[in-house]
Formats: sequence, structure tokens, C-alpha cells
Amino acid sequence: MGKALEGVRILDMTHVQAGPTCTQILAWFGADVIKIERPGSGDPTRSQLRDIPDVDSLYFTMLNGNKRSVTLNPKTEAGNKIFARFIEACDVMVENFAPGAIDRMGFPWEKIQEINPRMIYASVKGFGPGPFADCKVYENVAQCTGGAASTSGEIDGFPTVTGAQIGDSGCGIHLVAGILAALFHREKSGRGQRVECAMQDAVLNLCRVKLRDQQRLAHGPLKEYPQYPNGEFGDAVPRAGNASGGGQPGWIVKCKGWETDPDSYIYVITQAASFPALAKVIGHEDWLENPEWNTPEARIHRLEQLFAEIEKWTMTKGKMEVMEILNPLNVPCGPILSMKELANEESLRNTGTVVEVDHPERGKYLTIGNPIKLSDSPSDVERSPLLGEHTEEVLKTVLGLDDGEIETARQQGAI
Ligand code: CAO
Repeated sequence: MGKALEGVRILDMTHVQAGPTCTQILAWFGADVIKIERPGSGDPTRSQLRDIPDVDSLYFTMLNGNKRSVTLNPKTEAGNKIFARFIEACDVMVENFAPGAIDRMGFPWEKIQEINPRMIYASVKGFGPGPFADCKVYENVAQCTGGAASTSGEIDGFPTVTGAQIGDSGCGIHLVAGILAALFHREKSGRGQRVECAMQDAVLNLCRVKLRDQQRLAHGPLKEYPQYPNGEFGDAVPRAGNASGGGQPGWIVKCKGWETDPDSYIYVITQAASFPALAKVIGHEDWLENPEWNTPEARIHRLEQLFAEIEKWTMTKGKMEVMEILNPLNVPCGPILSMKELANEESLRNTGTVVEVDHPERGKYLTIGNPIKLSDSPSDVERSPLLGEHTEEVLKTVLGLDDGEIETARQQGAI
């Protein structure tokens, strides 16, 4: 079985998280991803948040699997020429440097197109064109400027960022979609094109339901928000704690052991179709005949009380026990699983979503494999490369450089 992107070669000029997430997905799908790194130091994340001295950090290793590493400085004379040959030899170039950095290396889009009209040139930036276009951006800046922070958090509390990396990884995943669309289009047009995704835009896209609510707000209070019916709504979508955000009310409730276990909670959704079964199991069969409770419209006025009653029941049981009881009743629910639990979850290991790989310097480490499963082209998850591990191999086999040319480049500090 061939890999889905076999034969596609990626010139990977990415660093930190947003770009590397994108190229790692392309590598999992079988593209030959050649990561270009600064000689001597490489991607700055190699040395950030290190847990073992002098060994590539988990930050780096978990974002750069299945790639080849080449050290190259395109700002040297020899490096510049080699970089141009990479542009000729590759199908897609991906970068997420600060605005203008690739141009300053001598490779504006016009030049890239001139060298290789089939090149697809994909970039992550913090913002699209506009007042902030030149700003440098990290994850939480994107979460704050894309609408996530203003709509997340306790109803009377601070704007809150989420642990899910929706700015970095969220943008990287969007970029993958753009690259695949451009590759498909190139089949017909024969030409490459630019693919750009701004982190602010990606976050806003993921916050689409909140812009929906912003417009609903003009027509009355948001009845599924905890502020309804007793609290006040301003003129912008408020924070909604753990409210479900959809048409089916949900909340996080405590389970047995919550006093000592910070993850002993479960999310319960009171979907209308399964509400009778839920009411019965928690001992509230009385609600089913009571017009104050037996329709979704009636319940929306007493959500706080509803979840308090559910919680009285869940607090008598462990979160997995609640899951086991409610799922057969078609009550959607989800235990709060810690990273420790997820790392050890057998089903995730079996599907290759959590994978153990072996690294020559760090030994075994856990990583997240490809969450996107293709039936005919499964992904094999490989370790990240050491800095410059493939420099000679790639310069010789991909670009056809001979030993003399490689030596000259080395003497100039280009590789
Ligand atoms: N050889 C020599 N120089 C290299 C090189 C190489 N192989 N690779 C990169 N460089 C140089 C670049 O040319 C650039 O130099 P100049 O600024 O002099 O032109 C420099 O390294 C990288 O610059 P940077 O401004 O991108 O790096 P930074 O650490 O200051 O900023 C970041 C990091 C992420 C804030 C910025 O790159 C950015 O805003 N990127 C776009 C948004 C993004 O992807 N953010 C997500 C980050 S993940 O959390």
C-alpha cells in the first residue's frame, strides 16, 4: 500500500509549532519533508523546555517526526545557491517565520515562482493584511485576538486561553488543507500558487459558533448561556463557563473522589431525546410528568438546578462508572481524562493515536500519531531527526551535489 503523498517533496522552512504541525501531517501522509535548519542551532524548540540535558526536547521531537533534517544557511553565498536548487526540486515550500524573513533571504514569491512555477508556497503568519500584518505572534496572542479568550472562562472571570493549541496547531492544520487543495489544483493548471493562513483567522474560524451567537444577541438573550434568565447580557458574546455552546445544554459535574482528584468530573449533555432516561436514572422520574421540567423550553429556565440534581447522583459514582451507566441510555457524556490517563489509554495505543518511538539520544518517548486515518494509506510514525542528520544524504541524492561542492558549502558555513 502506497502512502497518500508519496512523491511529493516539501521544502520545510518551519520552526516552533504552527509550521511544524503542518509539515508533520504531510510527512505522516508520506511526503518527503526536508526540514531546513540553521547550522549549529536548528529549530529553536530543539533546546526549549528540555527535560534531558543536551538532548532534543519533547517540544521538538513531538512536532518533527517523519522528517529529514538538513542544515543550511540561505544567507551565505553557497547556501543561497543550494536553497534555489531546493526550490527547483520541491513541490511545496512551507514557512512560518516573521513577515518578510524569507524575502530577506533573497526569495520573495516572485523569485520563487520564477525558479519553479509549479511551487506551492505556504505561509503561516500571525495576522493577515491589515494593521497588525507585521506583528510576531505566538499561540496565546492568536487565541486572544481570534475571539477564543474573550469567549472562554468563568462567567464573571478573566478571559481565558485554552490548553488546546488552536492558534498554532489549529493554523497548521488549516494550512494542510490549503496545501492539499493547491496540489490538487496544480494537477489541472500545472501551476503552483501561494497559500496563506493567519493564526487570527484560524482561531476565528474555530470560534465560528461565537460569531453566530454575536448576531443572535441582537435578537434577544442567549437562552442556553448560564447568564440566562437571571444575569445580564452586554453587547458582546459573554464567557459561558462550561456551557455546551450548542442547542443541547451540558455542564461539568463532580464525580466521586473530586475532593482529592482534580480530574474526577464528567461532562453531561441533557439531550432532549434521552432526557427521560437520564431523569429516571438520577431518581427524578417525577420530572417527566411535570410541565416545569418535561420540555427543553421549560428546562432552559432551570439549568442550574438541573445540573445540581444530576451532580448529586454523579457524586455517588466514579466518572468511568457514570460513563458506563449513561452511555447505554444514549446520554452523551465524557469523563475529564487527564494527560496521564490518555497516555496510558489502551485504545489510543491500538489505533496509533498515541505512539511510542525510539530516539537515538533520548530513548523511548511518547508522541501523538496521525489522528487522521486513511484506509489504504496508513501512517507509520517515525522519530524526529537529529540536527543535520540528513544534510549530506539530501544534498547528494535530491540535489545531486558532489563531495567538492558539499565541502565548499561547509567551509563557508552554509551547511
Ligand atoms: N539560516 C540562517 N538564518 C535563518 C535560518 C537559517 N536556516 N532560518 C531562519 N533564519 C533567520 C531568518 O532569516 C530570520 O532572520 P531575520 O529576521 O534577520 O530576517 C530569523 O532567523 C527568524 O526570525 P523570526 O523573526 O521568524 O524569529 P523570532 O524568534 O524572532 O520570532 C515567531 C518567532 C514565531 C514569533 C515569528 O517567527 C512569527 O511571528 N512567525 C509567524 C507566526 C507564527 O508562526 N507563530 C507561531 C509560532 S509557534 O508558537
